[in-house]
Amino acid sequence: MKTRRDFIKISTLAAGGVAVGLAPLKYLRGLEGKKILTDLPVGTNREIYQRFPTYCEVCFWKCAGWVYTNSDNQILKVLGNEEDPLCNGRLCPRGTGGIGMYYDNDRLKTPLIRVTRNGKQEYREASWDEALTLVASRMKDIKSKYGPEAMALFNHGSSGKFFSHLLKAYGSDNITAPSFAQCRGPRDVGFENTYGVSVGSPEVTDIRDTRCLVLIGSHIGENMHNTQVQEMSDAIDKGLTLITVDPRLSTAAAKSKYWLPIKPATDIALLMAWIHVIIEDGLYQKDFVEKNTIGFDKLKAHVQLMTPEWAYGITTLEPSLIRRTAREMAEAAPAVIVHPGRHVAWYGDDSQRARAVAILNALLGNWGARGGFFFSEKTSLPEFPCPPYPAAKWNWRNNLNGRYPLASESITNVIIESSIPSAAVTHTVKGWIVSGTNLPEAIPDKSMFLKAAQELEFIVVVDTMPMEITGYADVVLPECTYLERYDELRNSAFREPTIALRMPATPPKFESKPAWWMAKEIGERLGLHEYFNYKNYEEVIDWQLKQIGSSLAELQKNGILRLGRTKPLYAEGPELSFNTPSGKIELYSSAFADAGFDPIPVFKQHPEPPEGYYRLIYGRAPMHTFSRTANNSNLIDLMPENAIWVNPRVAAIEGIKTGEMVYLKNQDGVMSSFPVKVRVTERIRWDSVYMVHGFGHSRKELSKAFGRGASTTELITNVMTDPTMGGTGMRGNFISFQKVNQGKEVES
Ligand SMILES: Nc1nc2c(c(=O)[nH]1)N[C@H]1C(S)=C(S)[C@@H](COP(=O)(O)OP(=O)(O)OC[C@H]3O[C@@H](n4cnc5c(=O)[nH]c(N)nc54)[C@H](O)[C@@H]3O)O[C@H]1N2
Ligand SMILES: Nc1nc2c(c(=O)[nH]1)N[C@H]1C(S)=C(S)[C@@H](COP(=O)(O)OP(=O)(O)OC[C@H]3O[C@@H](n4cnc5c(=O)[nH]c(N)nc54)[C@H](O)[C@@H]3O)O[C@H]1N2
Ligand code: SF4
Ligand SMILES: [Mo]
Repeated sequence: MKTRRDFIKISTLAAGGVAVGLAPLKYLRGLEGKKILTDLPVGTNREIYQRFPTYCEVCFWKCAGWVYTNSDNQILKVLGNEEDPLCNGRLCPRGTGGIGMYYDNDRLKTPLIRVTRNGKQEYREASWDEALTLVASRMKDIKSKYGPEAMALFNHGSSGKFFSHLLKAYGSDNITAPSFAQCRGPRDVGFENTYGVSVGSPEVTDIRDTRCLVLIGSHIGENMHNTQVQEMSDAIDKGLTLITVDPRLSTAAAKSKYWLPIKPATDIALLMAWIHVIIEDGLYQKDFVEKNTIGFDKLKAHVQLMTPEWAYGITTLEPSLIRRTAREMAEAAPAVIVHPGRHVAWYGDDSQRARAVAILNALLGNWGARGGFFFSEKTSLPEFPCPPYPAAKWNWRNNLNGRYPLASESITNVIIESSIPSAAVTHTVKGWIVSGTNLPEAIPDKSMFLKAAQELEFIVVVDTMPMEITGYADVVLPECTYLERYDELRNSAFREPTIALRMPATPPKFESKPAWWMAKEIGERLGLHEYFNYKNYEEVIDWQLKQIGSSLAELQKNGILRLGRTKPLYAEGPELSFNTPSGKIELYSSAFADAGFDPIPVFKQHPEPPEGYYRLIYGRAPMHTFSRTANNSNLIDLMPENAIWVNPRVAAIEGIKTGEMVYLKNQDGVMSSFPVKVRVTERIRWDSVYMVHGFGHSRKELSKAFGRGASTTELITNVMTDPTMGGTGMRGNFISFQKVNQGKEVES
């Protein structure tokens, strides 16, 4: 499809740098004291010269680690910091393989500016000064024509901090990230409207000390959030009862005492049946419920007919299995966790499912209990002084027109929609800064993204790689990787407060630069000097650390600062207080009722796949993170592409075999750009097919990822939006198998 803003391929610029293959990668402990790394390829200078503290950027768990370099300034390895409670000295395979990002020769190397030559749009290399001056002048232009609010920021990851500061100083509050509406938003809204607070990141789940862990879709073990994986595996060794609800035999399901292979999209029925059993059989924590909740009688009446027999007809799960698992939870209570999940934007009623999870937990009395949900603690770290931000005159909320009243964070899809002028859009967004998020892969319904890209006056993209998003930019700014830069301090809330430092282990490769520098340079060109009143980011970090009695020098040496708790980890008495309208855990949510939503969750039927179609579900692989690692040679060695999991019954009907390549076509006629390998397995239900998200890249500049596997996002054209908070439910798409390519032009 042609757009006004043509999608441009970034030509691979001059090669440079040495690619160091690091096979085999291991789940390693710290190497302190050793001087030689033995598993590096012959020819590499293997002697450790120095180590530098970092925290990992391959996902958002932010494990603290050490980067080892040799005397040639080559990065040899990244290993976990033993002092870090988020990793206990061990990184996951992605964290260990993260240095593949640094060595990737496909990296963005210089700033690029979109130009038209002989009627054709293309990028040309530019100096930093030219690129940054252009960005500032286009931002000035938008400000004078439409006001500063017409600039929006899409961010994910560390660079977001700096561009958020820039945008707020400039006068806009249209700042957003996919981590809300595409990820944990429905969970947060569900918990906020039950407990008055959500479960945070890292989650406050006391997996270490739990006796029973219930995973509903959460596929810990494939979802590699480090502390959770470590604690779950230790707890299994200590006799944990693991109950996994998943239409697929996930890694966790395979280690579970009970696997409940639920029919997709029916989890609310299961949850309500569990609540029914726990109430009817008197298995709930009576004292806790009496002292800390409101709405119990209404809940009891509500679930009266929601028996396991009722749920059986919906979920296909045996009533006896539902009863037995409810009892297991109750027996372990309060050392039991029904995991709130993380990526929960599934079916558009996800905040209701999250409420059902929250209510079930409340009946088990585990809030503030050892082995349930602990109280995390975080240090308050003062911000570097600057003037107050100017007040923005409007933001994304002004375009809601009564929709999504319970959204507690900004909604990416609303800002994209606000970039397409229409009668429904009161205030139009005209320019975007995009940093650290590959929007065409992260946000479903790509047609909306493409329309916005056509309408916008200006797009600047900050990335490390020539990902799909960069092809829509007017200016591309190459960020150096996390191994080559300072970033904001990691200030984590967990069982104990910790602060971790990320510093460069080596100078940035090519012409790449850190985000803090780009934001400051743009800010200064916009006349916002007083918001960037420092020479470099070391100065900011040092100032912040000195406010809490430490210093940059101390963190450069130790990497991490453990601050010790000031408040108890668990509840001390039977009665707790909650930041809800009633001050109690709201089994019946007055906020949901006031906004016109079901105050207690109700199961509603979702559409089923038509004949010849199967529900597309997706998830993670231990060695990859979304679309960002698909070109990382260390991780490609471990998993080069995704496959489509197909039940043997389906394979027989469709006449497909393991290893065969097929195209996928969804209910709206959208065909995958590339074929994907079939994996026939009993580990998936017959009504669904499964793929790992993040593959099927359509940029040739990603020389290792291009055309490998299929993209889940391009097949997600039906979005079921959560009316409470705008989350984009992505699991209502159905695919059929196509053996022949029907001739589709490859786009990103
Ligand atoms: N290795 C790795 N780890 C990661 C990430 C990564 O990219 N790579 N990303 C991190 C991030 S940001 C997030 S948000 C988390 C996401 O990780 P989770 O929150 O654990 O992800 P889920 O959405 O629960 O999704 C996947 C599981 O849901 C199952 N499923 C699909 N449909 C249904 C259904 O209707 N009902 C039930 N009960 N199960 C269903 C799938 O079979 C699959 O096993 O992972 C984090 N950890
Ligand atoms: N179909 C489908 N869509 C999903 C999901 C899914 O499972 N399936 N998961 C959802 C979830 S849970 C989440 S959290 C989101 C994640 O959404 P995103 O975070 O947008 O995920 P990625 O696709 O990894 O895109 C990350 C981008 O950041 C760039 N990048 C990496 N490191 C840096 C850096 O240091 N600096 C800068 N400036 N850029 C960097 C990468 O090159 C890439 O372009 O996706 C959501 N969307
Ligand atoms: S869990 Fe893995 S990828 Fe995520 S921050 Fe930790 S080491 Fe990095
Ligand atoms: Mo996420």
